[in-house]
Amino acid sequence: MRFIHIADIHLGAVPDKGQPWSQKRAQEIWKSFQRVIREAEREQVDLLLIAGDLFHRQPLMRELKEVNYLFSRLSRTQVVWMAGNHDYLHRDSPCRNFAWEENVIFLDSPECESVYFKRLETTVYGFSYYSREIMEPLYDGLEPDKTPGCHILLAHGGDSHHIPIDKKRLAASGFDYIALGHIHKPQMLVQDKMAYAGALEPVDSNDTGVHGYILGEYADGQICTEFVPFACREYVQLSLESSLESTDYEMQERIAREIAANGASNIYKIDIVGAREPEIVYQTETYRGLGNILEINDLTEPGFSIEELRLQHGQDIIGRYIEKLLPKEGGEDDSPVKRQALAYGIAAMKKTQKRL
Ligand SMILES: [Mn+2]
Repeated sequence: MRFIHIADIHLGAVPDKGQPWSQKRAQEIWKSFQRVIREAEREQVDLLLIAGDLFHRQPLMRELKEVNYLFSRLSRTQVVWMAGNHDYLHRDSPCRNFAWEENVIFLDSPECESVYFKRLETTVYGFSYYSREIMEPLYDGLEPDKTPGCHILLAHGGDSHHIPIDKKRLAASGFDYIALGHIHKPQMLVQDKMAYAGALEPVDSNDTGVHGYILGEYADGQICTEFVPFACREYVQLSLESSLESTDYEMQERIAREIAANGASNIYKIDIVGAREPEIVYQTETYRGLGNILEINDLTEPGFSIEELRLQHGQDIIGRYIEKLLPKEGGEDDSPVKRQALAYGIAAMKKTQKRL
């Protein structure tokens, strides 16, 4: 029995509102969902497990119809899904009473229910959210029944406001696999046994890193899983070190190089840290054209010119310190790291001097 485990697709989300790529991201979230269904068909997996937050908010009827159509294209795969805290079953939700395709099981009860797939010798357990928050630890104490074969729990939450989970207890509860959703960062909590698939596509700028789905197989009583990177893009956090030698143009070029190296289609949050010459200004607003830059922060502190200081201090302790450690320009031991180390040393000495 082979399965794909996805979670937190957040159909209907519009990431980074106001940014030029925002609408495109909204479409990419839908596209990746369509792609993962095609992948399920291509791979001929037996189950597609969706561990909550398929929709970002209450879905529209037309959205349900589109999703149902995509599910209907699966010739072999059984879909099992549940509502999470974002798409919880509101009293007016069109999810209530929707006629799903035959190959779709919607675990729409507020209490744990199970569905047994005879051909697959597999039972899937789960329930849906009926409110935005659930504070009770509803997964604690759940156990699979005694039917033979594979037992999978679909679960959503794990923080204090969304069904707190005692992970040790859940891992020991007897399920062969616990397919988790809600936390957007993919993480294998217990190898081949309990995992957050993570958001299929990153939904907001805190969702840094790789995103995708989990491909699993159950054979001879053993689960085997693999994370498959699948998202169109990533949010990347960069931290660039500025030195007293850095200039605005040089920084621009470095950012352009970093973006090229890390993927031009990714979305960036950039901090410029370290020291800069007091008269150098990083015109960060003009950097935005260099790529998909969501945030750019100049966190540098104005530093001082080592050459100037050397002249100023002559033969006092700071002057002699500089003399001793300043690498010869272009010499063998000259490097940005050395110069930065020297600058830190001088800064420390100046601080001490002030205190004296
Ligand atoms: Mn959630």
